[in-house]
Amino acid sequence: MAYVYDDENIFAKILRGEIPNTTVFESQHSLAFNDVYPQAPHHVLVIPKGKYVNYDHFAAEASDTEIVDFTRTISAVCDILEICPGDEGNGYRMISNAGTDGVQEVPHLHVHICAGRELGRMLQ
Ligand code: DGP
Repeated sequence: MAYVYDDENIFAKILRGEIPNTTVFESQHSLAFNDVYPQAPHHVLVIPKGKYVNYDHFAAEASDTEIVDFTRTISAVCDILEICPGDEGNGYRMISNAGTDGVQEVPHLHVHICAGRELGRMLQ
């Protein structure tokens, strides 16, 4: 599979510092920032710094180091927001849209982390 990455997508511009963002957490290979159109009291986007279009691309071509970093960044965001189910929080939802049917708007891999209210059933 040949993945074509668009260097002019909005998240590429955020990573280059051309568009401001509200950073929640940054690691060596990943960045987490608030979604500009929040769908919940907490709505954070986690992206790898590498040029990956979607999760398939990331899983196929990212290094183990990048994959571990991305996974731990998601976990770090949940810790920071205190949304881990259990003693500190009430839980969260993670979503990653891909392609046309997934209605992916920005063609740079991102995971949405939404929390802070009861989110309702997504799949019936
Ligand atoms: P998706 O449909 O999964 O590709 O969602 C893209 C998300 O990106 C959407 O929830 C809105 C968010 N977004 C779009 N432009 C910007 C921006 O310039 N800054 C930030 N922080 N978020 C953005």
